Amino acid sequence: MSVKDCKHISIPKISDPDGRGNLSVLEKDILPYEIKRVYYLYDVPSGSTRGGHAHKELQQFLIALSGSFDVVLDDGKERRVVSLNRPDEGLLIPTGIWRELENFSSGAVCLSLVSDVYKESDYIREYADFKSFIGA
Ligand code: T46
Repeated sequence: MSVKDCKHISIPKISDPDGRGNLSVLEKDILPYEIKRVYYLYDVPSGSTRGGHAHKELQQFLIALSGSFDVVLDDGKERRVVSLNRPDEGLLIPTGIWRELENFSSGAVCLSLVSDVYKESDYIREYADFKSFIGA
């Protein structure tokens, strides 16, 4: 997979005609996989970084439910930085992409909808191992 396969996907937004705010909804066909797990990152201190790994099989979709953060994507050949800062758009990260999340704003919440249950064996946590994995 390449960083070019990491895609922004718009999430339908229903603005309330009576000024009661917005509602966004993800139905099952919006993602190319069945969601098997949901987790979220919050209270991330300023200057902290999350991620710093790749997944062998897992696919995921990240949404900045509140605030903003940057996702650094790396396919071993190319790096790309994507900023997420709105709750009606997310970033689809396919399998085999190294990712780091940084520049969390105060109050940022990162929602992650993923294609499998938690398996530590799916993680590649050393960059050198990632390079071997994609070179293999
Ligand atoms: C990713 C980024 C965006 C669990 O027990 N269950 C879980 O579902 C998850 C995601 C984590 N954990 C445990 C494993 C570690 O002991 O929680 C601890 C922190 O996990 P990690 O260091 O992997 O957290 P992040 O924020 O660096 O990475 C997480 C996801 O693991 C990862 O898939 O892409 O968020």
